[in-house]
Amino acid sequence: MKITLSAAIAASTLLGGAAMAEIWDMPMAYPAANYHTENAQEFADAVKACSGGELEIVIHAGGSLFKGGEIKRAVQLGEAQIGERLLSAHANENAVFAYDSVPFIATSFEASDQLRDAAAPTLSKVLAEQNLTLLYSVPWPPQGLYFAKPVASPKDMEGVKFRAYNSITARVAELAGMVPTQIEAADLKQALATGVVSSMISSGSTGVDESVWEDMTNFYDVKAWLPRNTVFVNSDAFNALSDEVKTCVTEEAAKAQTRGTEKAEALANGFIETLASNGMTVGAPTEAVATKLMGIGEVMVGEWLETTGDDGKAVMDAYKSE
Ligand code: PCA
Repeated sequence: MKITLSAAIAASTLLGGAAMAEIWDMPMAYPAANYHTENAQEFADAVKACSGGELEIVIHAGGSLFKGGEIKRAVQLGEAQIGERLLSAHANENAVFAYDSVPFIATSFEASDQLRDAAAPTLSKVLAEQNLTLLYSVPWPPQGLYFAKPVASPKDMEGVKFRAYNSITARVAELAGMVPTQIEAADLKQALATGVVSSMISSGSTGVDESVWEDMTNFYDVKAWLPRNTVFVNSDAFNALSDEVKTCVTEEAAKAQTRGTEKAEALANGFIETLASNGMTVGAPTEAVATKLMGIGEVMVGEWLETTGDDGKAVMDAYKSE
């Protein structure tokens, strides 16, 4: 178990009852300069201000405190008090966590917000069962396909080594005849450079963060879905706060959700322009590839509804009624 300095200070505050600030560690998986991380830093600054200095949140970017795959468990166990995670990567625990990654269900920022609201009650319930309190989530820009060669027909995808970030992306690859390996964004650059993978589905944001034009040539703007980074807090840590500080945290979380969503939308086109200005060929998929992907999407919607049962149905019914 990792005991961090700030966690130790927080513990000594509890024991000694000294008038010290409560300090929460916030592990995050993506780079410090990514808009998700910058937005969380603004959230942390705002919480410090509205709690009158009673609660300080210390951001640990880039998987530096816990790697992406470890963050959720660390917060559940209280090894960190708050964290941000691509929740869809935990669909193996509960398929509801992948609600934001079901292909072609919500493909615009507006639809993504509606799906988030539709899913919120179910997601909060599932997280609460794991001792986690949902605070906010922010979308990534729409997901497109990256390759190290032009892909004009479905055949061109067969056998290609594909970087997945959750079970959904792995399944897309599998159904397209590609060979998926799950790799965190923090390890992506090395996996591309060493030829472990040569394709992926992701946003322009991650493509730019990892300068993927050094290893890949083509970006197809498929707009398959907008996955989310979700911020949650250990429920014991949250419940131990005074009512005033709880309100400060939830109000700032709501603001962070709006602010982060606006940032994502404002930045989205610029990311794709940056891919192009660094030499990548950027455009829509060919009709043949788009048709193949639509077919894959239909299969996967059925699979997701079957695996999630009543919870998935509740999310989709609420989404359709919006
Ligand atoms: N970037 C993250 C998840 C989705 C995205 O656009 C990643 O590739 O890890």
